[in-house]
Amino acid sequence: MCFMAAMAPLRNIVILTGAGISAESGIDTFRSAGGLWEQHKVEDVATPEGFARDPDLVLRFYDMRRAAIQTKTPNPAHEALAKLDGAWGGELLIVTQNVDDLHERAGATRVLHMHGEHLNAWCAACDARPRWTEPLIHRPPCPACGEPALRPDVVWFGEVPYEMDRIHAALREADLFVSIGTSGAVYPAAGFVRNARSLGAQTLELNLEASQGSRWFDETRLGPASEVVPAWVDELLGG
Ligand code: BJW
Repeated sequence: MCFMAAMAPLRNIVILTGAGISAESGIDTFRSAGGLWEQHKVEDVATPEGFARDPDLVLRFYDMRRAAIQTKTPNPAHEALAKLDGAWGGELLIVTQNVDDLHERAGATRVLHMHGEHLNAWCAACDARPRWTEPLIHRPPCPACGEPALRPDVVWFGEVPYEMDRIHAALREADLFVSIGTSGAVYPAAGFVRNARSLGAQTLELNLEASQGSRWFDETRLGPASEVVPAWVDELLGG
């Protein structure tokens, strides 16, 4: 089906992004061949139990990734979404599962990080969330309370993602839900397409390969994000 031709007038858009949008910036995805979960056991580095068992392993894993993302730059897909964010007069929310800051560095402002951010730490002692660009392995004191209790401010399996109420409120109002570069393997994000659809939104997937939940989308466009996202944004703003 041709999505744009069939579309009713749009005002409110929710865009879900995943690791695929940052792949062409040189940031590893999780589940692709050679991705992070082939190199590390997910239960060791992305669960609270893994952190309790071996905090040094987990802190080193995140210190390495925090340092790496600071050397990367946004690609044309991030830039196109920032252009859409600046130009779109209706409601728009970019819900990203990514913990990098490439949407913001491209200039997008309506961004929600549901799985946290590499460039924040979280203090398990006082609940502060200071901006953090340096390593955590040496247990630096929390700037708010002085305790050496900082951990990466990321959402691990078994933890509740951030701002679910705000995300569900945006999905309820959405005329269009767009999923970009995510495998659809991780909940609750993988369920958003069905939430949005059941509430009447049009649904569009942009991905290198069809995701696990591809059948739930009205239309799927396959290709690298750096090509399919700018083309879709130009089509939307041009129309
Ligand atoms: C390109 C491209 C290019 C590549 N261009 N595209 C059984 C059933 C259902 C659920 C569960 C279950 N058992 C447990 C659960 C819940 C669990 C879960 O989903 N588990 C699954 C394994 C089944 N979920 C949770 O525990 C979550 N919390 C939760 O559910 O709390 C309960 C609750 C929720 C809501 C309200 C109240 C209570 C927490 C999930 C936390 C996920 N954390 C991680 C790590 C974050 C920190 C870090 O970075 O280390 O988040 S895991 C990892 O996966 C990361 C990602 O954000 C997430 C999604 O990955 P993503 O982005 O989709 O990447 P990939 O690699 O999978 O896919 C890449 C895609 O890019 C592919 O599609 C490629 O085609 C594409 N691509 N190049 C375009 N150039």
